[in-house]
Amino acid sequence: MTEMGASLWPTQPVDPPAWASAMHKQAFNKLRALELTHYSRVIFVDNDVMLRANVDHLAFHPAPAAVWFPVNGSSGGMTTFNSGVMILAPDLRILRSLQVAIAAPRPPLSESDGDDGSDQELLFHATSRNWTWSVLPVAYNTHRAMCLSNASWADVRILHAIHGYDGKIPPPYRDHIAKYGTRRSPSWERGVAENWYT
Ligand SMILES: [Mn+2]
Repeated sequence: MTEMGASLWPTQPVDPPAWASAMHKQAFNKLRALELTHYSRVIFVDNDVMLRANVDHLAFHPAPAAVWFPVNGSSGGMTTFNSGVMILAPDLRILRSLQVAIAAPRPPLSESDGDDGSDQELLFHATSRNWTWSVLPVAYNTHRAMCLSNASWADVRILHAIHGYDGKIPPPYRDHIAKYGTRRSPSWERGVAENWYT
C-alpha cells in the first residue's frame, strides 16, 4: 500500500461496549479515525466499498456527515444511519466522549435508529447529543439491496457491499425486500464489480 502512495497509521483497537454484537465488535475500531487530528477532514470508507467516481469534494463538506439507508430499500420511509462512509472532523474530545458512552449503559433501543449492537448504534445515539449530522445523498453509500431507479444506479459514486458480492442479500434487507419488492438490478451490480476488478 505504501508503494501506491498510501500512508499507514498503526493504531490500537477500541474496546467495544458490553452490548456490542459479535458481528460488529471490530467495527468500533473505526472510531480511531477521530484521532487523525493532523487532518482537518477524514473521509472514512469501509473496506467493503468500491469507489466509482472521485469523491474528493467530500473533504469540503460539513462534518460529521453520513448516509441514512432507507430501511425498506426505497427512498422515503424509515431510515437507518450507516457508518460505511463518513465525513469526520478528527477531534480527540469527541473520541473520548464516545469512549465514555461505550462504558455507559446502553441507550434505549429504537428500531428506526438501526440499533443492532454496532458502532452505528453508538455513533447515532452518542453523537446526536454532541454533533449535528448532515445527511449525504445515498449515491455516496449505496448498498446492493437498495431499490433505486436506473438513473440513480448510474449515479452511484460509492457502492457498499455490506456482505460481499456473492449475490446473497444481507439479512436485514431480505425481509424488507420480501415485503416491499425491489427494483435493484443484480446484473448491473455484478457488472460494476466485474469492471472494477478486471
Ligand atoms: Mn461495510
